[in-house]
Amino acid sequence: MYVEIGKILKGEMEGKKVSIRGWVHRQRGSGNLNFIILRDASGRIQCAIKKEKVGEKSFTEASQVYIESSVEIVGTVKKDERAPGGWELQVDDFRMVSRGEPFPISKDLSEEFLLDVRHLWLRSRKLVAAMKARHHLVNYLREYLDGDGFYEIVPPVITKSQCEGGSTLFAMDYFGEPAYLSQSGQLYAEVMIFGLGKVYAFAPSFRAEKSRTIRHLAEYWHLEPEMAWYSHEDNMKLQEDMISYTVQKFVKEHPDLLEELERDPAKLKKVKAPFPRMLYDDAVEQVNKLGGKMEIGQDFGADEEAILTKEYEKPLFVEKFPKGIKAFYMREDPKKPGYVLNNDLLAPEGHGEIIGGSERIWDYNELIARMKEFGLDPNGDMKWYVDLRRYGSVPHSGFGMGIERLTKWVLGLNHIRDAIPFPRTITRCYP
Ligand code: NSS
Repeated sequence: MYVEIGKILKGEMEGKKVSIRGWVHRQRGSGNLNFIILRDASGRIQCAIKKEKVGEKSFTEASQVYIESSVEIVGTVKKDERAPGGWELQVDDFRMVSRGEPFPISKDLSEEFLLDVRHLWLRSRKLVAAMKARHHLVNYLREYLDGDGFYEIVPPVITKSQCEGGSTLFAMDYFGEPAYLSQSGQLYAEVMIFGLGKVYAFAPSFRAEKSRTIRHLAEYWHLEPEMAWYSHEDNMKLQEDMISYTVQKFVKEHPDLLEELERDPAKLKKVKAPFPRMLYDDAVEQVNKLGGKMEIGQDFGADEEAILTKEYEKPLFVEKFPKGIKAFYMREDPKKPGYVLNNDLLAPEGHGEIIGGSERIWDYNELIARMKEFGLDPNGDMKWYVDLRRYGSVPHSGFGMGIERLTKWVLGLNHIRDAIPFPRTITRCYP
């Protein structure tokens, strides 16, 4: 029976004879003794191979492995303080599964090269830890929302409706008709609340982002809750509770991954609701006070967000933006004409925006007027969306969070591309 290496490292197999299988992480040897560090998905362990034990043929094979050759090993588990991880396998039997060819990733670790061999670099310690972490973060977000009575729904990826403005749409030919890859599942999530109350979409979104930045992808995974009867205030409360739950559970359950990624857990332990809040107007003033340069009516860029969040250890809400710089569907604040009931949530340490959300326009006439202001045809491809305001409309709110933005911040990654296995950016669609 094969055991996972992680199980041995937990100390559950001392003195036992076990079979393991995996990939060669490192190999060194001399004369009659060879050391292979073998890894599988759960960990890595040193294996000591003696010629007298395994025989001439296996010993020679073991000394000829490449990095990433796949092998099976049978051996006895021994405690050994000198071995990395504290455990060693004293090998009785060695079998090559696939020796393969010399692994191409050895010396050249330039960014572009590693992206060219992404399909192989995804076996690296850093990316393995990041992919595990991403999985857990998504799980905890789902766990939170499911526990709060949400239904997961699936929005279409191909659509004729633009949600976030024309400039970042990927156009496609849909059987001779123009269509787009979805920028957001929001408009469809809004449909679903009439039957299901509270829903979330978790699906890829596509943005033809023309710029090269450390936080923009052309294809990213978008978590989009949408809730009937929720006000702007309820919406922000949900965001902070969901983020607190997810981050706290992650820190508690996965100190090993944080250590592997050299991320200080103390910083994340402070991420507990409530989060600080700032009005858009005050945020602009604050940016200018702290050395930035901005006017009312401009949106925050990466630099401004870094300035704003510098003083905070928790994510910062910025709320109530001027309506002209935000999407057409956001409800105007009845108490502050010209401004909408929306929020961005900015992660600290320079990571910046991870969430955009708002209360939606739910009054028919208000929506028609706003669509016209934005040059959108209420009788065109978005007629169905307008219909929602004609049959039993209710106040509602929702938000969208980029999973890779969240992962980048929680793990303290330098670049968003390491939060997704196969990043799509303006210059890259391979592998
Ligand atoms: O454009 S957003 O601010 N808002 C929406 O799409 C709404 N329709 C969401 C909603 O209310 N249901 O994008 C939301 C989030 C944003 O805060 C980022 O976290 C992420 O989506 N986002 C991105 N992540 C990675 N790459 C790119 N290019 C990107 N654009 C947005």
